[in-house]
Amino acid sequence: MNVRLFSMPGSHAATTGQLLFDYKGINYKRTDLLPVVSWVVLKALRFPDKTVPAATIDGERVQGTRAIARELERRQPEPPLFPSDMERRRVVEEAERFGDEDLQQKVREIFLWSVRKDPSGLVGYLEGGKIGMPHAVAARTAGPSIALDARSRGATDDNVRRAIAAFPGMLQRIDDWIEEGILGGEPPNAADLQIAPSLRLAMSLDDLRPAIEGRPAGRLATKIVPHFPGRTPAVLPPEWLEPITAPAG
Ligand SMILES: N[C@@H](CCC(=O)N[C@@H](CS)C(=O)NCC(=O)O)C(=O)O
Repeated sequence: MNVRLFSMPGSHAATTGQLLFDYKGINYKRTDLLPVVSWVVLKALRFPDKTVPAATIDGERVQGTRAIARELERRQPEPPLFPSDMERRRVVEEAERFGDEDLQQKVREIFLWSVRKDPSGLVGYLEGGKIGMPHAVAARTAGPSIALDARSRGATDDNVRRAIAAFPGMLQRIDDWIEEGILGGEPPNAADLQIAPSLRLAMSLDDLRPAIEGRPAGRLATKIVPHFPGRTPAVLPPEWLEPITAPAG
């Protein structure tokens, strides 16, 4: 298979893309894009959307984590990303959908808001990225594109507060799926590979890590993604964090 994978340093969705190819044992050439530049490049390459991961597989364009998972499963069924039992598959697909549509976006909003507020840790997220310029320069000049990205992806105060309020419920849902054996099995499935990178990006935020690392969701994330680069100091207003810091009850 001839594969070019368009990725982005520090991106949870792009990490899922890489995990999917790695899991299938399919080699790929990777092109790392920075936010906003990615819009122009992907449009020029005639991808339908402006997000990573995006891939050309033997000349065919495939974009989005869930579309890539299905295309890889179709082209190379082993090892499988989905259970063969239909009822189990339905639940794994629901967990994968939740990871893509709910968790991934909420983590994105909190992450973009946080790095906009304090970009001091930004350079760490570029680790391993081949972006055609020194990482320190890219991080120092990232302000305008982070601001544009944050605006375009809805990282507003209201959305971030709502995302934090939703966090305990999302973590509980993931812990429950682990308890039920839907997530965290061996080998991992498409939902594990979808959810773990979002949790790891969330754990790179000092504000969120304490709420995640000691529970099954955090252990699953670290097992699947042992190293996720980048760290952002605590920046969120304490009152916004109450849903995850206040004792339950
Ligand atoms: N939910 C989609 C969306 C992926 C997505 O939004 N990717 C982000 C990186 S995490 C992106 O391309 N951002 C570029 C931008 O919007 O500037 C997926 O899982 O593929």
